[in-house]
Amino acid sequence: MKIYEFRGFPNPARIRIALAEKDMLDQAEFISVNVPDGEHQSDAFRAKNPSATVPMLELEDGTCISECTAITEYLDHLDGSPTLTGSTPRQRARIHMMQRRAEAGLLDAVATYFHHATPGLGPDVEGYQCPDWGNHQKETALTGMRYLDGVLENQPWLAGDDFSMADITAFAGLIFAGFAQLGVPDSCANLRNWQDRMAQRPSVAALG
Ligand SMILES: N[C@@H](CCC(=O)N[C@@H](CS)C(=O)NCC(=O)O)C(=O)O
Repeated sequence: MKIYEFRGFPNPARIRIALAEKDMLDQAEFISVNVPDGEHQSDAFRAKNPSATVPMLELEDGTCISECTAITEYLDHLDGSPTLTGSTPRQRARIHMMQRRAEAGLLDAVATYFHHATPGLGPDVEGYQCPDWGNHQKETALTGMRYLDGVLENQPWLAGDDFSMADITAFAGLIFAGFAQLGVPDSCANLRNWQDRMAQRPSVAALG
């Protein structure tokens, strides 16, 4: 399988972490798409992924799959051990719910702040920018951090006792927050502790 990505960027990191957690890194061929240079906006890449985003998975039969959640589902169905998306109906539903909360309430909110209220990737790549919307999403992201901090008060991982795709999404949100120079509030001790534990996982350390 081919993974189109730009190394070091937060969403591609989600798939590198997922592959490493599942011990499948050596099954992927990584193809660099230079996002800061706008390569993801080329006609050739859009033909594969109309969303013009990385990461994207391309299968041997030419099937192209974007969205980290979809790619992670695919990987989990190839090899369910360990599972990142859950096995039982209860686990799967909780992971899906917490993944979406981490994505909408943190990762996507930080991305919107970065692209709309900061110079982002620069004038050649950024199109329409709405600073008011970006700053509003910064507040959403901070609220999201406080929410996740509360979740981690009583459990080790975001969807319960087991590490999951929800943790990967939230960690990518904090990588992006670092890009955007948006720190985790000092009051979020549980989230900071969880971030430290995440950083110690071999899958995260392997990001380099
Ligand atoms: N929801 C998408 C987000 C992908 C995404 O936004 N990736 C960023 C890189 S971290 C990107 O390609 N940005 C290019 C752009 O926004 O123009 C996913 O889960 O894959």
